[in-house]
Amino acid sequence: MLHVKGGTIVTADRTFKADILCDDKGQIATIAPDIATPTGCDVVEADGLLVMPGGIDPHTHLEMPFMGSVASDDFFTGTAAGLAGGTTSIIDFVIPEVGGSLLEAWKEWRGKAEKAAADYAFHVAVTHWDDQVPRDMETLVNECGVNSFKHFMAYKNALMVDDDVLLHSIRRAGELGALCTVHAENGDAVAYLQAKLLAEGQTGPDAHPRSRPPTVEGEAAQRVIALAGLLDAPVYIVHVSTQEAAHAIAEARMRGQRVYGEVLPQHLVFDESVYTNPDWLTAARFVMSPPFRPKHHQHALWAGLTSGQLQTTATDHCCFCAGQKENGRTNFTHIPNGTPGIEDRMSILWHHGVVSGRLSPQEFVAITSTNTARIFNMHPRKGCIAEGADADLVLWDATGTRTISAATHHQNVDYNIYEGMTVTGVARRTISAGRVVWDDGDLRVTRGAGQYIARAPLPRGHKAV
Ligand code: DUC
Ligand code: ZN
Ligand code: ZN
Ligand code: ZN
Repeated sequence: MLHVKGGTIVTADRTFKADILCDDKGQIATIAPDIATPTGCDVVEADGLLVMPGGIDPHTHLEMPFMGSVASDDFFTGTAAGLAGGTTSIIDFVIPEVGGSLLEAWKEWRGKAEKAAADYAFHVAVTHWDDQVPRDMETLVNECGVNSFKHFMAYKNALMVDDDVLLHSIRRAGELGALCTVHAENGDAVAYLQAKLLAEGQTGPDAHPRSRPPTVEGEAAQRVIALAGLLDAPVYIVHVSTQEAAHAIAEARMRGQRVYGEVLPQHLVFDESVYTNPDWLTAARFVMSPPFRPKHHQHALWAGLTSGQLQTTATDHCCFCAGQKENGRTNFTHIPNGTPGIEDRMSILWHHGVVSGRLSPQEFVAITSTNTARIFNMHPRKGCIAEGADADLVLWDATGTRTISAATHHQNVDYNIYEGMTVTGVARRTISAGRVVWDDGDLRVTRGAGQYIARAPLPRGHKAV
């Protein structure tokens, strides 16, 4: 048993002083003021700290095979790094081979994730359509605890799906009570622009954002919203990075569509100038898709988060070390796309969101945890501080500071995009399933301690947030 003593609890709904007793099953047993510590129970002092639901990162790519590389953070190192930053659950992506079985791929990813230190769930990518795919989707939803599928509208000749696949998949997911998530970029337009830039001799990282301008994302977002609208099905757009996509989501919601949007902290912090760094590797390290944008797009993303038109934050955590980024030294289209960040999401959002006055602490909880739990039907087990919920908590030092560096981070990657930034807002202790796994610099994770989070289908008309 664990007694969390003397903290101020902050949930998405309210802020109050109380103690928490966690039981040996890893759940919250009691929430009450001034609990007397039962005999034999460990005590965690939370005086002066905020006690919040552990973060949920709904978008990670741990040990993902991608663009000729495999992402360097695996399910153990990546989830451990998350715990060090206050994130206690992730939703990662099962990526079946094009033409391959969704179900077999899900089994393969379950195997990889057995070493996870924190709880995890999976979105399963639909990368083609044939007679087997809708049957696999049914099995995944009804027997495997999967209630969300992923679609790439980009990555032509690889993971990309066309509108026909999207329509079939959105319809099938809707029948089954599952939510379609979408990487919204027009892959034909990207491929066309990449070829044009290369033909002009533009081979460096600065060509990357020019091959995927904001219109490419805006068009795809509008298109998938229209397709989902035709089928009266919900849709969740991952890593919204542009004003165009943010506005498309807001307008669809105003029309009554169930559309959700996710924001990455890196898009709130960095702009396209990162690609003009004269050092090739420094610029290549920021190559991810969608790319960093002209500064004014950040205003639309913040406005989306504060208005509630954009609901969640994630990292798209996808790590490639220098040797892997080097694959694209003479051709920017071969630089493995991805940036790390699972460890820093909470601090970056506290610093730039709460300390700056854009968000209240309760809104911070909503966008880092509760909204994701609601949208993907993990609430109230996750994203919540309530009796019977999982004892996944972060003890947050609202005024403490830390300086981010690859020299001290726990991510298995040789750089940190936030290198040298000092942020206010630090995860002092993280509790996962009732155990202290991060104690102010001391990471006490266990390989394989993470549990698979089976998620039930979404009830018809589920409007989460
Ligand atoms: N974008 C990235 O940058 N990496 C992984 C996949 C993606 O869509
Ligand atoms: Zn993506
Ligand atoms: Zn991604
Ligand atoms: Zn709740």
